[in-house]
Amino acid sequence: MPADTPRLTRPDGQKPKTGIIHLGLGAFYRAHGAIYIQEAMQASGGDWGIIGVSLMRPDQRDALAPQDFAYTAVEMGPKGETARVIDVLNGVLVARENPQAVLDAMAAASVKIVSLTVTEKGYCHEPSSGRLNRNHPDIVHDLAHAEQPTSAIGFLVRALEKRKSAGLPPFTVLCCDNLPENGRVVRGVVLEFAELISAELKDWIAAQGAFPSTMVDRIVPATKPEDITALSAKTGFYDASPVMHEPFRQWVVEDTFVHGARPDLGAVGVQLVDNVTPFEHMKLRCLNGTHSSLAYLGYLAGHETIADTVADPVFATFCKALWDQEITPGLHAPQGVSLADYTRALFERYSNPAIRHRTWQIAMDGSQKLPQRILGTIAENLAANRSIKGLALAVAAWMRYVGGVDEKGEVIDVRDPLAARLKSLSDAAATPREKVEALLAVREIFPASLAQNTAFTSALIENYSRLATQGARKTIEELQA
Ligand code: CS2
Repeated sequence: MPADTPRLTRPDGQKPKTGIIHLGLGAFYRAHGAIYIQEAMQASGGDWGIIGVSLMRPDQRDALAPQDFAYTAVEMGPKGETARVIDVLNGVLVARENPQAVLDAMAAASVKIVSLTVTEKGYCHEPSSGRLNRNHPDIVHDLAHAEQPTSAIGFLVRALEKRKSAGLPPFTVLCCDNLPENGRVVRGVVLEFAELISAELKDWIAAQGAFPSTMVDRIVPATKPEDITALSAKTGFYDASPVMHEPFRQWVVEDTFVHGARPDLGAVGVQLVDNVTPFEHMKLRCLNGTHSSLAYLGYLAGHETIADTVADPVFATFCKALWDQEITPGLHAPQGVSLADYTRALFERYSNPAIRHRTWQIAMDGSQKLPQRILGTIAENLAANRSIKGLALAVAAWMRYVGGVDEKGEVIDVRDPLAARLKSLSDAAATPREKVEALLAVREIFPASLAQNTAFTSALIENYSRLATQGARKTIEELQA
């Protein structure tokens, strides 16, 4: 920290009472859910202060504690930025250091909601089926160690167990990750895990618990060191952990909270609905589907960010064609929403030059993301005789990417829970056909019905070969010709 710059502090020193525990305190939640909650309390009151939990690393706690857990949210518009201080966090716990403190916090009577952004892989489920992966090392560990969970699922179930023994109602589990029907997925894995402990616990959670599904949206790139320096030069305060976000935000939530206990989300623009599925499909397939496609292809072509990628006309045309020809034709738009307007606005968001969202960041954890972002659309298009050509190219680009070498022959830092396995499958195969077939055999990602579809398989082999011989940009150009 620069010696002469004072540290950011909590503006009025007051902390709201804690009503929410949030597992997975990354930049996304601090730039999205936390801001909505702060605004909801400003609008209508309520005891909805938040204790954040980092499951593994102490970095967030260490950065935020000296500023009493206040931080700056910087809205980056195409024409300039505005900063404001968010002071809805009451503290940050680090689960690895003190799991008991996390369980105690979750079991407190004042806590009504436990929300989560633990990323797709944090649910220890099989992405292709949605079922709990009982062989996951964290799940095996958490079943054997009641007082020291490591996984989000372990924490949820053990804390619910404590509440049951104390005669308290369960908390609402509010999943804010990019999974389809995210509430239903979490409910499924929580109940599977609970049943392995006791049928009675499972029945209690099933009968009394609530797992509303949600759709969350705001583009929040990881904060870079230069963002921190620029912000302190601007505000005159040093904030070790600001968040940088786009102006757009959306939160659609099913209104099924335990005893109806929640902040006044409706007062601050959250859409409270009976069924979030049409919103989730639209967002996961239109936004995240093209985000991942642009991330793999853009990275291979040497583009650093999404804004750089869509500034390249070949990629811009490709992205729009994905929406118009492959993604939106099979979608049921939520009532009152025009998919053409939605994708037009999305393109503007991608083009925002102030948001430096790295293709490498979005490319992470593809094994956990492809099913809901891309493969579902491909399976439906095949069944309905619609085109899959652009999406098949995106999957082939992912296959190239996990092979670990870019178009200049340089090593790619592939971050994925299956990275080692994917690389060794790719390395052991010689030809494009063998590589594609080896990767298609990973059942956690590709369901058998899709992996055995010959139209899909041959499109992948063809695209993979082209990517390998002529690179991503030229392959896209030819696809469009
Ligand atoms: C991105 C998302 O990193 C990624 O995989 O696609 O984080 C995306 O920015 C958000 O879902 C936008 O709401």
